[in-house]
Amino acid sequence: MTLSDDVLRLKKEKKAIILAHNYQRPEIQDIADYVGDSIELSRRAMEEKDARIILFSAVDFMAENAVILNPDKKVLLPSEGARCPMAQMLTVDELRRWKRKYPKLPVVLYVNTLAEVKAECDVCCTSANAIEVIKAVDSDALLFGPDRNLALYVAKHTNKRIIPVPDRGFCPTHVLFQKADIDFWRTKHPDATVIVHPECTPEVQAAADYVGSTSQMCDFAQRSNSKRFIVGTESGLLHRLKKENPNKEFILAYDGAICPNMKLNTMERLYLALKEEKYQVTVPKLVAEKARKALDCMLSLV
Ligand code: CIZ
Ligand code: SF4
Repeated sequence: MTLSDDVLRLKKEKKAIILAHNYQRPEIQDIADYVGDSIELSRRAMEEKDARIILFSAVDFMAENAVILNPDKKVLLPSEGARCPMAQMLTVDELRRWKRKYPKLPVVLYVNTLAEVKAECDVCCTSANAIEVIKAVDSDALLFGPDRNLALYVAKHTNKRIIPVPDRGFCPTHVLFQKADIDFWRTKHPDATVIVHPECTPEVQAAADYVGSTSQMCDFAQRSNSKRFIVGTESGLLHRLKKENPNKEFILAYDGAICPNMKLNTMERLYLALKEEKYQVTVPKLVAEKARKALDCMLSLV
């Protein structure tokens, strides 16, 4: 019996489902019930009526989203304190300060925010639907956080004035990609197609052929006639891209693009989390209700 067999046995015994984000280690993606982006995963969990436990192999805000959308299930995070540093960059106090400065403007928040902060916004968005959500918001100007690069990307694709809150929120992993990396790979493989995430810098986005969320990059790679791709997102997505497209080649544009927080989750920790039913993620009821409104609003707009 391997450790992954033990995890699968416990999963059955405990009526659990295992959700793995696109950035998880390959061996975890391979045993998960679903692999996807954060909102896809939380919505999948909503369809699993018989599941008692959701083991969410990802970081804090994603598990919180799962709690908000699945209030009757026990949501476990395999690693205690697996935090997304970008989500930590926008606190409730900071958001309230911005709201006081611009009291008339609607607030749109990326799902990469903690539940208590989501509870303070009008509507959420993901990197996959940010443009669509913001076009649908009935205002020419709005506050948007916490990712400045995503804010600039959306501003470019809409005619709206987007005020990033905080000033300089960012993903420490995606900002590691540099335009020089894209230039290097383009010279080496002129036939390759460059696909990057909107959390990358505007310079890297401008140098790419396609900008999209993790799920959009997977769809794009499948549809494209290209045989070789240079990829600008967290390393974990390469496993899924290669698995879904065995005849295509995928090269990570910068091989240090590894999110240490996502990689906190290991098979050993999945095993212990299921065995001991830890680390349970909870969201206070009132906060969950308010955050749910912002998530439902997003789902109704797109
Ligand atoms: O929402 C997600 O899952 C994130 C953070 C990445 C993406 O683009 O899918
Ligand atoms: Fe947060 Fe970036 Fe890691 Fe995603 S890759 S969890 S946005 S730090």
